[in-house]
Amino acid sequence: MSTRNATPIPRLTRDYRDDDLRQALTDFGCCVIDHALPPQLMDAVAAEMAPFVDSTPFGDTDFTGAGTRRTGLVVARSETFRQHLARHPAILTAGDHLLTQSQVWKLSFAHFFELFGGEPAQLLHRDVWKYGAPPFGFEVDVNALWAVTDFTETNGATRLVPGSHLWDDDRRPVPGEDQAALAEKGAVVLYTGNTFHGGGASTGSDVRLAVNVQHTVGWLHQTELMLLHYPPSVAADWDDDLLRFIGYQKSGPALGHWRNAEDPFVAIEEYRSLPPGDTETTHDIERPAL
Ligand SMILES: O=C(O)CCC(=O)C(=O)O
Ligand SMILES: [Fe+2]
Repeated sequence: MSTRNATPIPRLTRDYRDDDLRQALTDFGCCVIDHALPPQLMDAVAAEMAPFVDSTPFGDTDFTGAGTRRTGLVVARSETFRQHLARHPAILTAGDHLLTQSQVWKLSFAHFFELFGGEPAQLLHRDVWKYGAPPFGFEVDVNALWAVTDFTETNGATRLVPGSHLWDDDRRPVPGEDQAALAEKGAVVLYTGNTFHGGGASTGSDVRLAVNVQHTVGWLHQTELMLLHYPPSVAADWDDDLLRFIGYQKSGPALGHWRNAEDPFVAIEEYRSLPPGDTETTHDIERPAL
């Protein structure tokens, strides 16, 4: 099997220029932003998720990993995620730059990942494979992995194949083309849906923590059923921009509408206007006779 030297992963610092971020994603499909957020905020995310992780099952396929737990409902469970990660400026710049084949783009998935010692490397893959669709010819996803602990050579740092977002559909990485996205706690690893990547092998004993976030054009199914996870009774107090970002907005004149072609944000407004204490009727507002 042939081997190639890996193209370096572009690295940006906290005070990156938006043009450099856009260029890195255009040219290489990925980058690492060091010190994107203070490490204390990563500790806060880990603390907010800690009460929930023990009841999360380990993965049951090679892909999801017998040594990996992926805990959901991050948007509700982590106020720090809502305040600092979800709409981080780098995410907004990346999505606006890449997901242009749609009137809107949305948060699609946010899970808290624990990768335990001994977990083998994950298959290098493109996240767009989840759609089971032929290649779109443009990017429909842009994804992020927040380093909640350092990502090291021994704890399973994500492997990336810079430039692979431009490859033909039948090309696969050969040994040497992937490299570790080493990152300190507080960094964010960005990669497009067409960029080959995968969790690295964990050969040590420390646990690698991450928040994995996916963002998707408005006309594709979100990976998570966001509006079931975060109905108005859960989410009505959240920031309006965040609510639209998780899906309380149409993706065109009719796509993703509620009731009579209304924008789903109306469900939030109606919930907010309920009399104090009247929270039982959340989903019964103008409920049609069945
Ligand atoms: O955990 C990682 O480093 C990557 C995980 C991933 O790419 C996936 O599950 O799709
Ligand atoms: Fe992936």
